[in-house]
Parts: sequence; structure tokens; C-alpha cells
Amino acid sequence: MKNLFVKTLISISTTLILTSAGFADTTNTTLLVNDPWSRATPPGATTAAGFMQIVNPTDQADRLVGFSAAISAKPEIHTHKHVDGVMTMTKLEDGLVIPANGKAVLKPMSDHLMLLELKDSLSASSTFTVTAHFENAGDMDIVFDVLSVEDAQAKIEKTMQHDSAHGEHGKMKGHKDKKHNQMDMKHDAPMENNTGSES
Ligand SMILES: [Cu+2]
Repeated sequence: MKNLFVKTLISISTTLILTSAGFADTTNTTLLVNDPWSRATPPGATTAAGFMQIVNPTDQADRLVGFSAAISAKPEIHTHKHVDGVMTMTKLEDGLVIPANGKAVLKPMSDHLMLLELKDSLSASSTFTVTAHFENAGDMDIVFDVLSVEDAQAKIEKTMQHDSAHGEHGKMKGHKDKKHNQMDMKHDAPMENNTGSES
């Protein structure tokens, strides 16, 4: 019943174009946004990108259908695609699904918020606000941190290392090594043997 009530409120508010931040905060209790960030742009730059994780702890999928931002005259939801070996950005016309009991990860070289026709360059340590429009959860104001180019690069590298570490877990080599370690421990092997079994 509560969901139905909230939905009704949202549709009424959409009709009346009531988009105050206070309203968005009180009604949007279903989705969580983690770590919204962007990268500083050089003066005169006309585009920027926004990244974050959107967590959906509910049993109902939601969809980011669009967003607005004072700093961008043309906000779009984008993804990256490999087409004939070339990375290209394409607009997600149908928005971005946030799976039930799951999350959508917006990150470099993947799904992202695209801020086209920037009205101002983004300087490091500043912030900007985006109002995200969700199909079920309604509007949500999100404050993005602008990282310096160096900090952004470090963050990307950290994320890539994390991703590849997860890939390693699935490989047979990882399991074999674990077995060896367990056996060594059981047999209480001396250090020389340990070293020998590793090579
Ligand atoms: Cu893009």
C-alpha cells in the first residue's frame, strides 16, 4: 500500500512539475546512490561524465529514465560499446535498468551520465548537482564530487585492479594454489619444500 501511495504522489507531482529537493528526499526511500563523482575538465571543455553506483534493495526493478543538471544543456545517459574494435559512446534511449535486489554501476568505459553542452568547466574539489529521474522512485538529487585529473586516474586504476583481482578468483590457478597451501599446512612442510612446490 505504501508503494502505491508513493507512486501516486510521484505521478501527481510530475504532473504539477513539483521538483523541489525536499520532496525528492522524502519520497525517494528505495534507491541508494554511492560515490557519485566526476573528473575536472580543462577550461573551455564542453563535455563531462558522471559516475556512481545505484543500489536497488527492493524486489522491483527500477529504471533511470533521464536526468537534468544546471551545468549541462544536454544531459544524456550513455554507454560504451565496442564496434569493429573501436570504442564508441552511444546514448541509452531506454535509460538504464537498476535490477531488483541489485545495482547499476556507472563507471569509465561503461555506463555513465553524459553532460553535454557544459555551461561551465568543472574544477577539482567542486561539486555539482544532478536530478536523476527514476521510473518508480521518482526524482532524486545527487551531489557529484569533482576529482582532479590525477585523483580520477588513480581511482580508475584502483577500480581496474579490483576488477581483475575478482577475475583471478575464478581461475583454476587460484584454486590450485589454495590447495597447495592447505596441503603444506597439513604436512607441516619445511620452507625449502614449500618453495619447491611453488615453482
Ligand atoms: Cu558519453
